[in-house]
Amino acid sequence: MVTEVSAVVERIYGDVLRRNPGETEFHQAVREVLDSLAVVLERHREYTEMKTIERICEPERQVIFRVPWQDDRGVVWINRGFRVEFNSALGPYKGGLRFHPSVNLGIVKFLGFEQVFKNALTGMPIGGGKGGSDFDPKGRSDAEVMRFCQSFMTELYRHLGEYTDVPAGDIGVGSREIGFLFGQYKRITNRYESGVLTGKGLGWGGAQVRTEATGYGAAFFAQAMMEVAGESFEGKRATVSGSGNVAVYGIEKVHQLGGTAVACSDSTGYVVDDKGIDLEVLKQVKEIERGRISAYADRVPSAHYVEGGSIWDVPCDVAVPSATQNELDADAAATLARNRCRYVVEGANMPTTPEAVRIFREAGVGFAPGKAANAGGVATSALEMQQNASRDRWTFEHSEARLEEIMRGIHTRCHRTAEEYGAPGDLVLGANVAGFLEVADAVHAHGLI
Ligand code: NDP
Ligand code: 2IT
Repeated sequence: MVTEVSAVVERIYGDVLRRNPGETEFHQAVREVLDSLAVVLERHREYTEMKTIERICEPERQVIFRVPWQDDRGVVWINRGFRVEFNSALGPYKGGLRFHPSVNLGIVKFLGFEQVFKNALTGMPIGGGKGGSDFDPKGRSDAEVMRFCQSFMTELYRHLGEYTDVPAGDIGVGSREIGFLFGQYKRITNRYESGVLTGKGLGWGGAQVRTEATGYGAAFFAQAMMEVAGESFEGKRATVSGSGNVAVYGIEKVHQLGGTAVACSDSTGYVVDDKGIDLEVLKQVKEIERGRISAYADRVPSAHYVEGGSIWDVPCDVAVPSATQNELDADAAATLARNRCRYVVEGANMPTTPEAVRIFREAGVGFAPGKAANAGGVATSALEMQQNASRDRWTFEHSEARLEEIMRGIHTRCHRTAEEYGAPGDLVLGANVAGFLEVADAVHAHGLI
């Protein structure tokens, strides 16, 4: 039985490789999930017979389109837009848009695939999807970003709808971009359809805590992990990579929970501030000025800046990779383990390489996969959809309480599923199995589609 099941898993993976050539991040994300599913196939023969995993590995629809726009000097640029509508078994496709020069189909597919399981874990009625463009917003004026967003939405709008597909932000897409995208959607469709995008401004349909939700949620998840070991954030040092939306609010909640975040980064380098990152300065530099992280060290005497290098060289008790995929490799993992890091909590999507995850497992470092730990963002997006649908507005306190409850629920679910499937403490297996079972049951109920 066991060999039979592993043969099925290897056949499925071989097919994914063959049918999606060159999409290395997608392969990596599928491999990680498949490695957790043998235990499920042993108990559920129907998933093999009905090719349930194969169906979940194949996006329902993939859209690729041209995005032409003009910069402030009148120069014409052509970018590529993507939306991968991965799975709608649990609800409308839901997931962010990423604007970054590295974006390609394989990256959007890995993100969409992860999103399917993540959204299932939230317990909210949302399917999984992801999109974006290889557009680079860095150094672009507001007017250029607006023209790009308008052109992007001029094609994308026909694929969206509050009951069809509901994008939000991701790398390079925040409330400014969501505003431009929403404006263009409204203009083309002549509909004030609040629930078609999440991450909107608070004055026009946005939800309290959505901005903070991913970072806050990751910190709540870390707290739940610590409680299992009878610990808390009190007295712990954290390093948080990145200095974007997830990192900033991860740092904020680490501080509120009694920990000290001592380092953060961007793609050019990192800063260390043993007194604890000063949130006011960080927000001024990154959110208001859209500057480089080095400017933080220019303004804060207790901080120093390291150009290039690895933030994971900074000793810490808790590491929260919150920048991008595969940013924490085997060398970094070995350094963190040697420096007695106790918890690694993924704020980003798939920031830890498979080799690094293996090193953490062997060293007994508590590890939380992004599809569980960073689900607070999309969960709060679902709360935004709920408020839009009922034309209601909740308070910050109520919304944050819901977020904490959801994150604790996800942790409990991953923890219990890992025990139930013979891998106590393995939150990777717990998240993959719990997410898969939820999606697979719905896929089955809908017949062969
Ligand atoms: P932002 O654009 O706000 O910030 C991204 C940060 O990561 C920046 O500091 C950026 O540095 C750094 N970064 C991005 N790409 C690279 C790269 N290739 N190499 C080095 N550093 C890089 O994005 P978010 O904070 O929203 O997203 C961060 C991560 O969290 C992503 O993996 C995203 O998928 C994930 N995530 C986001 C959610 C959300 O709600 N926003 C929800 C769940 C997960 P620089 O400015 O120099 O490029
Ligand atoms: O990776 C993610 O979960 C996000 N970028 C947020 C998606 C959302 O729809 O809020």
